[in-house]
Amino acid sequence: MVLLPNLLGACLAIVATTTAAPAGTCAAPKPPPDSDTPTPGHEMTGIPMPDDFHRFQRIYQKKIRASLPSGNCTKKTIGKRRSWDELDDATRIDYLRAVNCLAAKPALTDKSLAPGAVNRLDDFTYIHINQTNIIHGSGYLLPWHRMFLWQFEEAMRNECGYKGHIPYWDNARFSEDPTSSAVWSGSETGFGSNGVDLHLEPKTLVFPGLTKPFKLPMPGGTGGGCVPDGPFKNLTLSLGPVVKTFVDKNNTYGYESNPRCLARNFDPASSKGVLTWANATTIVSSHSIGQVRGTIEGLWHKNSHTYIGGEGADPFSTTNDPAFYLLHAQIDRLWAIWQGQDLENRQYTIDGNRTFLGIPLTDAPDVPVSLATLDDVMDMGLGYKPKAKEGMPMITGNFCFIYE
Ligand SMILES: [Cu+2]
Repeated sequence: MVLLPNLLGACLAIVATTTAAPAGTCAAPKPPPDSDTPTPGHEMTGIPMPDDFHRFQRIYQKKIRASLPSGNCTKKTIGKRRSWDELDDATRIDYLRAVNCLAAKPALTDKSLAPGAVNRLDDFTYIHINQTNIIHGSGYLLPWHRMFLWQFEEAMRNECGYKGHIPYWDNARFSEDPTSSAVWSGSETGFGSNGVDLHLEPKTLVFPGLTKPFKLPMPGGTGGGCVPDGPFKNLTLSLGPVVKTFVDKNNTYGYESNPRCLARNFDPASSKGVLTWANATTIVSSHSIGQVRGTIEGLWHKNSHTYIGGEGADPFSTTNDPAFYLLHAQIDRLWAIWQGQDLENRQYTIDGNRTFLGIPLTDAPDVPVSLATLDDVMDMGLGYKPKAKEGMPMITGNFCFIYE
């Protein structure tokens, strides 16, 4: 039997507080409860958000709040997804604890599908590997990953007692010096730092499962070895890697057990001058779903993954790096802000093929190229198969969240 996720569980509340002006100063009018006043935590560092991006974000936030209540989603219950860099330490530590908690719980995936799946994190990695050639370079990219983030959040809450929401890696703030983000802290409040430097050479990796080989260049990077610090330094990975310099006939999709450490390989050139506020603004100001999907995926998504490198840069088993979920929350946030400029016309739109760049899969080589539709069924793992359109809203169905 498949346990369907608890819908109400998605709507746990964190109530924002507003700060009164000190006595004797000319008090600004108290912001209304639906303003984007930050909840207490760390002060934002890095490159400040420029006015033009801020304008897009405010329009999105206003439109979402104006649409509440929506079913069980209300101004009180809406989940606030915030930047990791501004979360308070207790929330950070609790998030990281919940990830390690999932790593300590046994996998639910059928052993015949993924003999190497050991823990609950591997369940997520298994289905991401299994669906990679369908959910990237295709119309499903955005709705599939939105649903995936929500499932992960639900697992953290329902199985590991996490009380918060998925934070995002606000990488535009740190494009010129990514390691200054608190995400990459090696303390108990970060995801750990770069892997030990192995002085790797650039290489070219190949996707399995496609009838036309797709090659992925990988920079040499500045690390490549095990992450030496932080809460995941003792994490043992099992599934993957999948992309190699050759298609591995013996373990094509990395479903067999392959115990190893979490490796990272930061590539500053994928971030500097690339993951900038200017490019983020270009994405949210796109005029069509085709344009936004193309720039999100080809520019932001690809370079964010390549920046992290190591496990995080394998398009299939990338979920092995727990930072994946923060990276994808940022992708989801950019899409959400774009949707929020015109909810009526942009919430439910799809564009793109049904497979990676429209290339036929090796297990269905004769299926002709076709376009994704809103009613196509997505495979989220463990028997959960929603339609693509179910992965698109932010405050209806399973969802109740806003990016702050
Ligand atoms: Cu993905």
